[in-house]
Amino acid sequence: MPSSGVSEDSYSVLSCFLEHGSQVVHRSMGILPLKKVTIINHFRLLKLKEMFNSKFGSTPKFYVRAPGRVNIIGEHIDYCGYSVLPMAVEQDMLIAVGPVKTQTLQLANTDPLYPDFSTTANNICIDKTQPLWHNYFLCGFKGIQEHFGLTQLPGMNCLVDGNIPPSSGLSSSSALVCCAGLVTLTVLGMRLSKVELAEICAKSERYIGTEGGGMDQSISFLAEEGTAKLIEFSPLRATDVKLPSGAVFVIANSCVEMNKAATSHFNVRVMECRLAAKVLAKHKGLQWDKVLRLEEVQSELGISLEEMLLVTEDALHAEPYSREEICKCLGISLEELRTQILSPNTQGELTFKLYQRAKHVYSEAARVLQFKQVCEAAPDNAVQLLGELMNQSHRSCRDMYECSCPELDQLVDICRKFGAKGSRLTGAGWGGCTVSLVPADTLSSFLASVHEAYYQGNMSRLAREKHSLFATKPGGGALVFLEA
Ligand code: ADP
Ligand code: NG1
Repeated sequence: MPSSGVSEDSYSVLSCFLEHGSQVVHRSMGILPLKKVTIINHFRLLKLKEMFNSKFGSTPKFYVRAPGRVNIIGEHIDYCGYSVLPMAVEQDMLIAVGPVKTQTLQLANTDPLYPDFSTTANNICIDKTQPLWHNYFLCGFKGIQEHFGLTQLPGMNCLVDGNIPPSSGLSSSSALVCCAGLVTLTVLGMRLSKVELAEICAKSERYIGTEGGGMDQSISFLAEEGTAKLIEFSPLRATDVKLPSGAVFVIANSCVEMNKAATSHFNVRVMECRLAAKVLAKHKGLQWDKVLRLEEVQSELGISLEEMLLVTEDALHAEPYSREEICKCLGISLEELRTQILSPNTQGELTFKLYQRAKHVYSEAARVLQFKQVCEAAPDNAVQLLGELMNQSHRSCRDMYECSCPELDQLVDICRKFGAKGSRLTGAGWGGCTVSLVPADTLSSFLASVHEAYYQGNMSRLAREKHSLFATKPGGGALVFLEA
């Protein structure tokens, strides 16, 4: 094993696989950094190794980490085909792996909240009715298995250690799926590009039952330290977005958890957007039955986002649509609506808000592009302009998309009151975190004031506050490494 340059509080990761003869990952694919990176805390790694040893009676052969993310702007629009602007956070999913000769997949977790799980690697069943933690691992595992059309998969022992707050909009679930996908690829000794991995993991996370877009998996693989990314879809690509100097992004957790797969909130929104896209397409005389995403309507019509907002106002009404009205609009039966358009967990929905959801999506897609333009032009008042876009985004999420909650609204107000130039919910919402843009020279007073106003005085929030309120900067993407 090569030496790694261990220091007090960090572990230096080397691109060991390249030098040590594995064909698993290839230099040109960039899965491994060629320079030393210091992202994994040394003590965390030591603890993980010790626990792996006592659990499985051997030492890990390699480790994989995949980061969570914070979405700066562009909420609930990736699954509509629109670009988003996230960055990776330093919190991640870390897995210690030991391949075995049998076909048994054994999963354990450093957090006792997540019980051990074991299955035969050739018979993967993902239970959508109960999103238990191991199912997220199985999504990544199955995604790789299916991509290569494999029936025989090797077994392995895995110990998972995650520090992304779960169900809080920082993508703990996708980090786990991506980490599992990269673990499986590495064990198999196969090659894939980061883009391919992101696409496979985005698709395979849907086995859990949520109809998400590809933002989380894309940034988990494509992130690079020091830069946020504009993520565009079809084809998937990531472009650097240089964030303004003189301001920092601060994450604050409302301490309200919302599990996407255990509720139908998320899928209902995806279906409302899908229905809005179909009704808009029909209204404009397009072939509506093939249309799934709001972006497709825009590109078919060849008009701007601003024009799409006018089309929305013209074609849709603000009152909720009943199932019957949608069927009448599209000329389909209730049965066809249920089985051919809706997801299993939204088939019981009686009404759908199409106007509000489409208005949010087209306006939010425009805000993402404006945000990127301001970052590129970097005018003197960039922080002010970016903050205003973030505030508009929150208002739209709250009022048009209805994915906020009282605690998130309160937290956003507090952050603005104490000096954030912009503040908004981040991730799926209905709980979870806010992201705020704060002038760097006021950071410490901002943190102290938010602490006092939101966390102090509330025992359960206070207990979690250490990991709930922090400044963050763009981190690096998923990687595989060996221990020195
Ligand atoms: P998020 O917005 O963080 O992706 P979800 O509600 O979609 O939230 O997914 C959260 C789920 O991910 C948890 O309920 C758990 O099953 C899984 N998860 C999160 N963190 C861990 C962890 N450290 N170990 C195992 N599973 C985890
Ligand atoms: P989080 O915040 O990780 O639950 C979800 C979706 C994203 C995106 C955002 C909202 C998944 C895996 N993630 O993210 O694709 O739609 O909500 O912008 O479904």
